[in-house]
Amino acid sequence: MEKTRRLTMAQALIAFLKNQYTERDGAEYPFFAGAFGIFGHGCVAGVGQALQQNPDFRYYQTRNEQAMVHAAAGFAKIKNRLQTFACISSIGPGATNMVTGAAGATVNRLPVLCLPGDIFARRNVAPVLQQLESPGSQDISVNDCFKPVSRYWDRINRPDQIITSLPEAMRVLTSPADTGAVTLALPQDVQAEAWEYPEVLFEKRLWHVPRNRPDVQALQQAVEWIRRSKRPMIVAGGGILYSEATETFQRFVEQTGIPVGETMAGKGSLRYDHPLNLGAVGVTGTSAANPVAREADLVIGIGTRYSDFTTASKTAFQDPEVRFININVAEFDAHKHSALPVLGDARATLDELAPALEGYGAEEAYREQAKQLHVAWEQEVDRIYALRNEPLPSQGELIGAVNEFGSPDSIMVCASGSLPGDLHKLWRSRHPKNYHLEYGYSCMGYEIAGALGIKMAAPDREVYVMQGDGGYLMLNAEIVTSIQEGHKLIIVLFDNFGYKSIGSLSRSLGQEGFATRYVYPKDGMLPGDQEGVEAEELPVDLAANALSLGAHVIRCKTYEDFAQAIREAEAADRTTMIYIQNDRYVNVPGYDSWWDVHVAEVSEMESVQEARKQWDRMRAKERYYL
Ligand SMILES: Cc1ncc(C[n+]2csc(CCOP(=O)(O)OP(=O)(O)O)c2C)c(N)n1
Ligand SMILES: [Mg+2]
Repeated sequence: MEKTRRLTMAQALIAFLKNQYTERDGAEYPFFAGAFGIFGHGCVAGVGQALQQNPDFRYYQTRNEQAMVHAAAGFAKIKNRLQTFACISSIGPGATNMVTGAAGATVNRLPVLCLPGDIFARRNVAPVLQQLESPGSQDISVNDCFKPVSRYWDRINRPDQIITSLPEAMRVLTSPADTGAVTLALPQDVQAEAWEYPEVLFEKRLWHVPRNRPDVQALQQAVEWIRRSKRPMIVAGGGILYSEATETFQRFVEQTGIPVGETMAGKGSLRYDHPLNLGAVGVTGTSAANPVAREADLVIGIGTRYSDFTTASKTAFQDPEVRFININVAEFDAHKHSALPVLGDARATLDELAPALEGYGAEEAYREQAKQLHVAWEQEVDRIYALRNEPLPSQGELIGAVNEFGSPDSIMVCASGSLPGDLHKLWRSRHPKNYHLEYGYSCMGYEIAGALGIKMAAPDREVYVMQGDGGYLMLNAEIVTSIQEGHKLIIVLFDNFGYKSIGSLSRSLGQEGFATRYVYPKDGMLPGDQEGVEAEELPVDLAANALSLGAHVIRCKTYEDFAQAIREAEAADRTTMIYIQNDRYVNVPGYDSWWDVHVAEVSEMESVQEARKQWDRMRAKERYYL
C-alpha cells in the first residue's frame, strides 16, 4: 500500500514547495527562499494556516501584491534563476494586483510562482466578496487575467489536482527556455479541503538545470560564417549573465577580437573598461557601439531577445548583407532576424565555439578601430560626469557621483523614466551584477520592490535604487518591508517634478510636454513645457514621505552635497533616501539612433506635422532582416 499523509491542499502545497531544489554544475539550491504574501479572506484560512504551521518555510509580509512579485523577480535575477519566491494573495484585487508583476517576470524570463486565491469551487455561496460574476460562464474569475502573462497556468478545483499540477509548475519554473511567471489559482474552499496525499510528493526533489550543448552542424556553420565575416559584432544579452558565462565570454572576446555591444539586460557581461567593450547598443546606445552595429556584416546575438531598444526599432544594423547568428536557450529567440539558430546554453556553446575558431581573429584594423571608439566613448562619459549644471545638477553628473563614490561591488537598480537610457550609456559596470535594469517591462514601481528582493539575494552588497519622482509615487510601500526585515536599501531619488522622459519624448513629437509635469491645471488644462516657470508646482515633499515610512533621509541641493551623501549613506543602519532635485531639460545626448514612436499622421499642430516628416524619414530605414 502506498503511504499517504492527510493534509489540506494548502498544507500539501507548502510541504511540496519546501522540498524543491535546483542543481547546476553540481551546486544545489532550495528553489524557494520562502513566500511573500498579503492575507485576505481568500487565503488566510488555507495557505495562511499552512504557513503558520510550517515556520521552516519563511513567510514575509509585504505591502502591495504587485511589489511582492517584483521582489521575487529581482531575487531570481540575482540568483541567475536558480532560486525564487512564491507569492501569495487573496482573491479579487489582491490577485489582480499581481498581474503586472507577473507580466514583468515573464517578459524578463524570470521564474516567479504566483498563488492567487480564487472564488469558491463549490459555487453554492456565490457571488462571494470580490467575485467578478460572468453571466456567460461560472468557470471564469479575475484569475483568468493571468493566462496571457503566465508560462504555465492552472486552477486547482479539487485538492488532488495539485499532485499533477505542481510538477508541471516546477518544470516550467526551472526551464531556462520556458521560465517566467507560473500561476496556480487556488479556490479558497479547496485550499482548506483535505486529501490523502502520496508521501512521495513531499520527498526532496532535485531539478537539474541543464547546460544544453549546441547542434554540431549549426556550430560548424557558425564557425564558417564567423571566419568569413569582415565586420563581426557581438550583441551581449542577459542570457550571458543567467548562464554565468561572463568569464568564458571574456576569453571568447579576447581570443576572437570581436567587439561587443551590450543590451539593457546584458550590460555587465564584460567590464566597462575592457578595450573591446563598446558599451550600450541601440536606442540608448553609445557613439562606439552604434556606428559599429550600423556597418556590421555579422551580428552574433548571445542571450538576447532583440527588443526594439536593442535594434533601434530595426534600424541599428544597416549593412545590406548583414546576417545573424543567435546563441540562445530558447528556440523562439534563436530564430529572430532569420538567424542561424545556435540553440544552447551560452557558456556551453562558447566553450565549444572557441576551440572551433582556433587561429581566427577579427582583422587588426577593425579591432583597432573598435578600441579607439571605446577610448573616445570613455572620454565622453568623463565629460558628462564632470558637467556641473547650475542651479540644478544634471542627471548625468549625478549618475557619475553614484558610480564613482558608491561601493564598487554594489548593485544599482532601476526600471523606468529617463534614468534607464542615461544609465545604459553612462553606468560603468564593474561586476556582472552591478547594473540591474528591469527594462523588459520598464515598469514604474519595480525599483524599490525589486531592490528588496535583490538585497535579500545579496545581503552583503549595497543596493542603490535609482529612481524618479514618478516611479517613487507609483509604488514605494516596500520601504516599510525593508525596514521591518532589516534589508537596507539606498534610494537615490531624482526629483524633477514630473516625467523628464515622457516630457522630452513629447517635445520630440511636437507635443510640448503636455501633461508631463507635476503642476496645477491652468484654465482647465494641464500645462506643458511652453508654460515654463509660470506653471505652479505641487506642494509635495517626497523626502518627508520617505521619512514618515521610517527611512533615514539625506536632503541634498548641490552636486557636492550629493557626493557627500553617497559616502554617508553607506554608514546608515537602515533604508536611506538621498533626495535631490535635478534639471528636467539637460539630457544626455542620443548617439545617432532612433526609436519608433508612431507620430500622428494628421494634426492641426505644425510642430506635430514637422515631427511626422522626421518620422517618415526614419521609418524608411526600418528593415525586416529576412
Ligand atoms: C507602470 C507604468 N506606467 C506608465 C509608464 C510610462 N512611463 C514611462 S516613464 C514615465 C515617467 C516616469 O517619471 P519619473 O519616474 O519621475 O522619471 P523621469 O522621467 O522624470 O526620469 C512614465 C509615465 C511606465 N513605464 N510604467
Ligand atoms: Mg521625474
